[in-house]
Amino acid sequence: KSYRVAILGATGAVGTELLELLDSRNFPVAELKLLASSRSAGTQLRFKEEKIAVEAVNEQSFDQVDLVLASAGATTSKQWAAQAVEAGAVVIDNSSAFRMDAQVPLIVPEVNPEAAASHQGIIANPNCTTILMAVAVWPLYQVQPIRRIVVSTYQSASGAGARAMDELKAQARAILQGETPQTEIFPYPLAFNLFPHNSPLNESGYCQEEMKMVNETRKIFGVEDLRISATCVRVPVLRAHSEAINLEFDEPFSVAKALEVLSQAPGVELREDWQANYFPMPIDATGRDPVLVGRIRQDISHPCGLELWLSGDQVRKGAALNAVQIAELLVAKNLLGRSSLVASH
Ligand code: A2P
Ligand code: 11C
Repeated sequence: KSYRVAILGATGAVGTELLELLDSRNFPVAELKLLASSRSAGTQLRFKEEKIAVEAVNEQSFDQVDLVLASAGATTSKQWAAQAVEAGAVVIDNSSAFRMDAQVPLIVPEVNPEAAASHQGIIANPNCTTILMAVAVWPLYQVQPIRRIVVSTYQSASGAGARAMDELKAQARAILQGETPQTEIFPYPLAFNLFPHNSPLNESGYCQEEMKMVNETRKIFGVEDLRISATCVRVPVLRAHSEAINLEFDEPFSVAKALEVLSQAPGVELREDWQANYFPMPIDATGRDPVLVGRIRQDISHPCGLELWLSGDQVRKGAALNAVQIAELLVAKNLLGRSSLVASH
């Protein structure tokens, strides 16, 4: 069986990667529609041997479509998702629009694939930093409950989209030529600099990105009161995010045990060479599927604490790959298409 698929936001950083992954993972595509704004209507993109013209999304875009992979921002998702579901499609949405909606499963396939069965047309793909942390922390959590997570992120430009990646490159070029870097997407120069994530702040002083890590992780793990504190920072890296994670278990958790668990964990690749002081780096995670984890050590400040470090491709596992894995899950469980929707509730 194959499916009629639409990518909403096909010209973006994640959209482009979705196109590549549908091809390289041999997703059963019967027909592919590429949707974006009117700005890029007519742009030709390649899928396998075919060139497909991008269409401006409109009322008829979702007719006869089985699966929509949406990555065009929350506003666009809110505008079109209901219509796509109405037309009979399942929407896997990469934006923040529906993630905390109780009707909408929020899925990291390595953690909570079973949540897919209850979908009512929309499935949400978590925030990139949340996905990467969940892949690394869940296998440990399953062995022993975690009381508290303290995480600091080092987030690449790609998290803010394709134009933000271009902006970082242009800023670096400008600075090297002795010119003043221009800012358009980012509020401050990112090249040769970094700044706390610029999403809106709440009354307790946490920004939206930090609260996504808290609330989304709780929902994915199914642990409502899991204690998490996050500090999210944008760094001048092109497309892989890194995270320093401190875990406090309810009992001591040895480094040896963590290594044993993580060496077998799906989606995780251990990267540690203590002699060479070599650990996960964004350049090694870029373009790769697994979350690279390393630098696992006992927390010297707490007997039940463990420190770890990870890098993961933000565009891939942090977004497009996770979405395609969800789609593969739907295919495997026959949860895609109008008939499945009727059958699933
Ligand atoms: P477009 O190229 O026409 O602007 P990124 O996250 O890399 O910035 O990409 C965002 C994606 O979302 C792009 O494909 C962009 O298309 C698309 N997009 C942005 N706004 C809209 C909109 N109002 N309607 C449809 N697609 C949109
Ligand atoms: C970033 N993760 O790196 C953010 C942006 O909720 O999908 C993605 C926002 C989201 O800036």
